Amino acid sequence: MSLFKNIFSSKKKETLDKGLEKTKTSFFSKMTKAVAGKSKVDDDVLDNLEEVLVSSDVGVDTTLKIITRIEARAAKDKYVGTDELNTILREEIAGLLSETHVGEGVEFSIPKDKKPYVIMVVGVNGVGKTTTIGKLAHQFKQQGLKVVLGAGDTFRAAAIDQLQVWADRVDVPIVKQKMGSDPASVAFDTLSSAVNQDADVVIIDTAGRLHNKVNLMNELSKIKRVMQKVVDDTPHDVLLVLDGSTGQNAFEQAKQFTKATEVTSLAVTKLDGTAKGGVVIGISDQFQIPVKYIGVGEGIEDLQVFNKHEFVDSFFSI
Ligand SMILES: Nc1nc2c(ncn2[C@@H]2O[C@H](COP(=O)(O)OP(=O)(O)OP(=O)(O)O)[C@@H](O)[C@H]2O)c(=O)[nH]1
Ligand SMILES: [Mg+2]
Repeated sequence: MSLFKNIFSSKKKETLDKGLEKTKTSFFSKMTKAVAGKSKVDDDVLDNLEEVLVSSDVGVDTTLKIITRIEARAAKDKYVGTDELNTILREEIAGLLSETHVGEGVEFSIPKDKKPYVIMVVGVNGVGKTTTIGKLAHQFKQQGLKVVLGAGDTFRAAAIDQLQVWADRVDVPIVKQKMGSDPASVAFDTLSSAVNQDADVVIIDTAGRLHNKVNLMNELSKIKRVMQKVVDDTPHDVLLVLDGSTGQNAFEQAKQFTKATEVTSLAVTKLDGTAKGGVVIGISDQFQIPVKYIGVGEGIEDLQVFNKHEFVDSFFSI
């Protein structure tokens, strides 16, 4: 590994460790209580562990899978001490996530055969869509790619301004219209402009706050249809942004959205400042859609490509 790559990964690890701090503190304090006064992993300890995982937002289904694996291991090894529980838990969660063959974190990259590569960012209001777009634009720009942003959230003037602030910060062009205009028309203009400029990546912001779900889904379909008039297989990526600090709510949103519209990847934001980071383990186990990115802060560098091995390592490093 080159020196540059080493520095880069240690910086990534540091940011991740810091971002998961609250989750880890809460998890390990619950774990300590779960095994208090016990030397052996028995049914009581397993019951407590189940509670710890569920209350850490791992989700019921994924928790049951983990418990079953640990039960099997305890039965096979006859005696499993509670002092080994952390190590075993880490191994079993890593094993479980390795079975889901989605989301093998390749650092920020886009397929070379799609130009422009079009990412449409969706999600309910306030989850971190615009911020994620700004951070992503920064990553692509740093690689020397030509990025164009589209202000498809025309619902509020502030939404357009907020994307403009990110565009200025990252120094990439933005295509926008006035508040209240048709988002599909903004998307059309953005793609046309990107094609004219020979851009590599287009990222389209969308509104999360339409009056109801049907309206929202119809609008997203319309944006897609209109974009296909410019580049026929677009969007290449429909990125659903979820607010990790809402725990099980994020899970529900993922279920609802993936039922209603085609989503091809997930971003889980705001993992810093919450104890609910365990939700990423459940989400990556339960959905056939990869968690591509995680947000671990408000800063421009605080978006990471999700790597399940790095995530589990960080989760269990004290
Ligand atoms: N701590 C933290 N805050 C974040 C992260 N991502 C986004 N935020 C904050 O969350 C708030 C909402 O983010 P936005 O990007 O405006 O969310 P949005 O989905 O575009 O919201 P609407 O445009 O209102 O639908 C902002 O204050 C962001 O700074 C993150 O990873 N960590
Ligand atoms: Mg926004």
